[in-house]
Amino acid sequence: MLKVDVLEEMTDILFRAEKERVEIKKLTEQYPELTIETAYTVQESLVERKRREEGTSFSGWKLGLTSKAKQRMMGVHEPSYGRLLSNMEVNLEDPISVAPFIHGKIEPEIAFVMKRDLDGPVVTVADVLNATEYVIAAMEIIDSRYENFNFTLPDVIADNSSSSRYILGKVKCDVREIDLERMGCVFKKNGEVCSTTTAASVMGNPARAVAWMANKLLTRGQKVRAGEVVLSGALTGAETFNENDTFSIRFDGLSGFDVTFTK
Ligand code: OOG
Ligand code: MG
Repeated sequence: MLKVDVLEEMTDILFRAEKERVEIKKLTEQYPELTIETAYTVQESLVERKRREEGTSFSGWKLGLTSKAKQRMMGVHEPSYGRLLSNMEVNLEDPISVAPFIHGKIEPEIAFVMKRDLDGPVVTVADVLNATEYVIAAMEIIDSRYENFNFTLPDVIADNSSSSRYILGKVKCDVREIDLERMGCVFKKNGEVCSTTTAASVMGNPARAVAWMANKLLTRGQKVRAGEVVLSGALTGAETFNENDTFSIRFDGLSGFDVTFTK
């Protein structure tokens, strides 16, 4: 259990770091009581504060560190999850400015949009597939609030798993019409391939990542609900960006899209 004043303090540090765009020291260096479980409590408190003060609403979930590529990149070997808010969504037609980020990175994702709640007692991969309205190509912009994008698992969880923005494609796809293991993905920066992979890079099947999170949420008395978006985690390492950089993702059978950064 976290003391209320310690919870408020950590929430405030993370909230202000994002708002003021300043990097902070790892919270675990200062707060030994920050564990995986208490970090999720900080995340809830942080997201609630953002929802209140930014006048936005809860829109879904994101998984983090679900691929070996990402785990190796960050030196963290377990997945995490975070919460998405409506004001984190960027429409494909809108310009994406580089200005609001501390040291943002962009990565390819597969998003699930749910038509049913993911209820317990245990959520399986089949349950996730049955509860999915459609899947859609996505990109996520992550932006750790920690110095040098460096953290431990409790740190990143408290920081809402580095959530910053997300972009959904246009072509909705029935989950039964694609192969969630072998579906290929090509991620390019300025026309050059950064990485190629398949959907299986996300825990063998991205629906498994969603099931993993759904089960974690149930242990905290929470759940994924109908209508919510779930980003299943980057398939490859994240890329840094600057003004005028263009990124594209293409998935086999799932289409894709391009984004370009502006000043
Ligand atoms: C944590 C969030 C990772 C993903 O898709 O793996 C993430 C981080 O690397 O900062 O969003
Ligand atoms: Mg991600």
